[in-house]
Amino acid sequence: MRRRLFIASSVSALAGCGPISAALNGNDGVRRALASAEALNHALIGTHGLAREYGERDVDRHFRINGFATPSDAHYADLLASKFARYRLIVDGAVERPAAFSLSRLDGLARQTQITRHDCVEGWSAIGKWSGVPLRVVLDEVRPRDYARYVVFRCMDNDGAGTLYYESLDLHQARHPQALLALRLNDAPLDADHGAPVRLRVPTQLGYKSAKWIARIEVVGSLARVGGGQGGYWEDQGYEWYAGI
Ligand SMILES: Nc1nc2c(c(=O)[nH]1)N[C@H]1C(S)=C(S)[C@@H](COP(=O)(O)O)O[C@H]1N2
Ligand SMILES: [Mo]
Repeated sequence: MRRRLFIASSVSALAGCGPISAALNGNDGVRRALASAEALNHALIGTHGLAREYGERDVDRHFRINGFATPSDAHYADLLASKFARYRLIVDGAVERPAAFSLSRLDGLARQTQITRHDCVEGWSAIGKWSGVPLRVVLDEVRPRDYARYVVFRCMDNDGAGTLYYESLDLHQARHPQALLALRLNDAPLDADHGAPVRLRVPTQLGYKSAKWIARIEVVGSLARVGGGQGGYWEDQGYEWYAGI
């Protein structure tokens, strides 16, 4: 455990949500230490635990905005102008029944509310009241095939150089009872800066897993050919994939 804490603090010293430091890129020893710490974390902690849920009075009314800039391209502007009436969440890949969900259809599937804390790897946290549809309910609608292993979230924003943000969970994490496709924050429809119209909330994992501005959810058998192969935009830069907290 002590080793894990030591490694965790050395990671945060090296990296934030900003560009990863050259030290991490250039240091194979650090990379190997991170990889073994990750496997250990996953094995020790697993994904059975529940994140703490808070009360209404714990909610931070100002929820910090972080990450890449809100999309400003014509497609996103058009979606925003229609109040997302023209938005469809594509869910496809290794599934029996691929689907394109309108917001109202998503909203009608099931509704869950959680007051949980978001923990960013940069060292700040905020408690929000999130509501939306549990991810497992959406997965049940599309029915992952036998060889399905991971759920990839394709986002509408990019890093400024054109690489789109993406994230992934394995099917077990994706079916966690608190893994939520959030449509609302603090009793209001999700605003553009916090990831409208649909973002992920996984309170058992670090903030960068909670993908904003989701356009498509793709179920896959392997992450090898997705992005840089490490399961997420920041993972491709050396961040831990599991990122449990
Ligand atoms: N699409 C997308 N999702 C993202 C990010 C991003 O840059 N793009 N940043 C992540 C990080 S590092 C954090 S801390 C949270 C920030 O969410 P917030 O802006 O609602 O606080 O979003 C996560 N999800
Ligand atoms: Mo973050």
